[in-house]
Amino acid sequence: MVEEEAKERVKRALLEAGLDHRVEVEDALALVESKMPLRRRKRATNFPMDWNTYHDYNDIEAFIGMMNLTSGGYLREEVATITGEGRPLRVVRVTDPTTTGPKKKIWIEGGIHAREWISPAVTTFLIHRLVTDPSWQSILRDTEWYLVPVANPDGYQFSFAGDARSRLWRKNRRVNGVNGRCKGVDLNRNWDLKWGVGASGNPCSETYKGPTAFSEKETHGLQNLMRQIGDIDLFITFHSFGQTVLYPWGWTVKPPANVKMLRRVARKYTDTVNQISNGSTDYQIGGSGPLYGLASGATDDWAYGELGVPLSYTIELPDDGHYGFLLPENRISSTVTETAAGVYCMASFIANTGSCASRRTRNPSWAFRRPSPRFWG
Ligand code: 0X9
Ligand code: ZN
Repeated sequence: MVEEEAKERVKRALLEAGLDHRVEVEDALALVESKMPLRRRKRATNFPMDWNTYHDYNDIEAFIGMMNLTSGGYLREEVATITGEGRPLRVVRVTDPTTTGPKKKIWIEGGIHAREWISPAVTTFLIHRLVTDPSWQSILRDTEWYLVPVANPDGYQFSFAGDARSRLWRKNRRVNGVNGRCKGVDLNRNWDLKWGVGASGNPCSETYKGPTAFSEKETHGLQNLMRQIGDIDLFITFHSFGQTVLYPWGWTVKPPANVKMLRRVARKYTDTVNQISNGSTDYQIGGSGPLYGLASGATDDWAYGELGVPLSYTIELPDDGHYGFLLPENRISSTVTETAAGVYCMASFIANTGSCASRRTRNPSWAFRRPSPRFWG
């Protein structure tokens, strides 16, 4: 996006650099405004959540509270940190408390980028499925889920301020420098793995990496919790948009050691989504670096390279760019449903349960051996 005042300057710079260009959206703010709900619809029930509208952080907190009360011990709440603006960054753990023994650990992160509203819609939907749907509860005997509905509560809440500019906010709301002219750190450039590659040192940039790795309360608090829970088997962070399943690395175009397995499990997701959506949601699979360009400091690379999580993904949710971050509310329901089915398939594959995708390999331990992070680095 280019501001009106800079339009001619940017055109000239492009021309001088010999770059062709094409305007896709003449007036981005007008487009955002046209997509914003004029007033919040009244809810038909007291239940704070549905998947037909987008919900702010207050609704999401109320939803977690209600799920907690009604979950019969399946859900437990943790607070990873208190954000700069004083919001608790909530993490929920869901498992079947009546079964003990080894369980596969799955960590799901949502809402690290404020404007990607479909991401918290997916994470809250997953929580709801896990806690209330009997067909999901069987998988909880063999798996333990950690879900972060909104990893960037301040940024997310800011994007609900109601004006078009805040709607497209990406970073958190850190006050940078003394006057804080440009706010925010890109939390997905702040994790401590090859910090700084393909990220900006300029606080005004959308991809500002922060003053140091883990400078932000959100990333610092989350990494603490992730370290505490022990070996995570599957990590997914939901972003939008693009319909891609990305695996490490983001900091280099070199493929990771277990690329075959990463692609194989990604296929479980994409095949399922394709099937559920009757072919209308098509995903691409690839490495972050090769597909999206070099960018370090993202959660996926840190989980893979530092924690040694063998299956680590960024899933860029729909759409393919037509609406972009402004995915219409009437697309929420189908998107969360197909995404949840895809995640279920990955989970049942790694836990070797359920009918979605049984592991054909008789002794699959080779596939999930956890090499030391040093080996991958
Ligand atoms: O650039 C990002 O942070 C992600 N894309 S987004 O458009 N949602 O901002 C992709 C991150 C991919 N992973 C790594 N680069 N490690
Ligand atoms: Zn994102």
